[in-house]
Amino acid sequence: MPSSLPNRPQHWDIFCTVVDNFGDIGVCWRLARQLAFEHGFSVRLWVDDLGAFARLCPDLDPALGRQICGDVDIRLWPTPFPEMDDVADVVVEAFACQLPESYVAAMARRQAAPCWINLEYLSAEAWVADCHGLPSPHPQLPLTKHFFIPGFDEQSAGLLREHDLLAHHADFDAAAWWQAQGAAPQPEQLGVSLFAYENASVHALLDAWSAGERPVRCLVTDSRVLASVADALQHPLTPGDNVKRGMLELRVLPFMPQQAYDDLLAACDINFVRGEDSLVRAIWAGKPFVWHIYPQSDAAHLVKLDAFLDRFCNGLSAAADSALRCFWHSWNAETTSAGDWRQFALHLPEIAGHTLRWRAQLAQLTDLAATLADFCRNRL
Ligand code: TRH
Repeated sequence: MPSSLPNRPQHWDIFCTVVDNFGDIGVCWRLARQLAFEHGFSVRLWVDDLGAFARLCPDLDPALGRQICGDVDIRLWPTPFPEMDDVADVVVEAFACQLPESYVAAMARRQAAPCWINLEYLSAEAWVADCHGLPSPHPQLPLTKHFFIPGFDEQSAGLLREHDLLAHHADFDAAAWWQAQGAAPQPEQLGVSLFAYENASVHALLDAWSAGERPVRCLVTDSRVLASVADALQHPLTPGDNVKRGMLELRVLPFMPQQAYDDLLAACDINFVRGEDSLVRAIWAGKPFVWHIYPQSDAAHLVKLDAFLDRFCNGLSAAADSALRCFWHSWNAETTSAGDWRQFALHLPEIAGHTLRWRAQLAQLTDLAATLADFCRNRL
């Protein structure tokens, strides 16, 4: 629903540092587009690495310090940061990135303090309900930052979901998509997209697929997991390659623009995803998925993984629950065996129905951009 202040559009500044991988900019870019396009806000997105951003959004010219893309004013986040007198109404620091000191000082000088949001990482853990929305007053300046935590229930910020996303998926013609890839769908084919971190389990999985009874078409985009695939196949791989092993056909695709990646997820029967943003997109694609969670040194990610599994598996039969948990755990521990895959594959019809029901349930929640817009409107 479009929303704006009565007399002028709200101005938003979103700050994003690209620490590692694509998730941070992936989330910020979706959020910025949605706030601009669906809510009519005027959005500036400050990013410290336009090269990484351009891989998701090839329309972007990484050489330009300033450009408009998808209704968003995209700025290179320079160091040092220039003095600014046009601080936005809403300031979002994504994933606890450190705002420029001069900008924070300018926020404090503003006649009406801006609404300051710390957009946190997604989590299914119970503590989110206690921390989402909490204020954190600045120790010296008359400013208050609020924690905003994406999650899976009304006690969280919800999930990013464009208003037409599910309609787009409902209208999606998977057969035409495969034809356009020059790969006419075969009867019984299992279409798999593979996006993960480096993972030693790729070896066993590809072996299981090539030796299986059902033809598997695996699409891997050019990303970190490709090194593991190349190791497993003992074959250097680059985008455009097509390898056949028994019942497995593996195609290497270039890293895709973000919206094209969504279509890949919609076209496949199982999606292997990683990190945060592709997980959410796999949920909305409504197909069975397998999550390679971003590993943390203190193994905190395993608690996060189980919190997600507890929510997601609720309602599955005991056998499907156990097969799914076992496969996900082994994938994350890099210990997957052919047997883990066979058990998981056996329960795919049940898991597929369950995934659709879970998606329908989550789609009842207000989406993250709308939650954020409401939260800030009430504080301006
Ligand atoms: O890239 P990631 O591993 O990002 C991670 C996580 O977000 C993690 O939480 C964070 O702490 C860490 O980075 C620093 O996975 P994620 O979040 O799925 O982001 C990938 C983005 O790339 C997502 O927006 C989808 C997009 N993508 C494409 O646009 N094209 C592609 O071909 C592929 C495979 C992905």
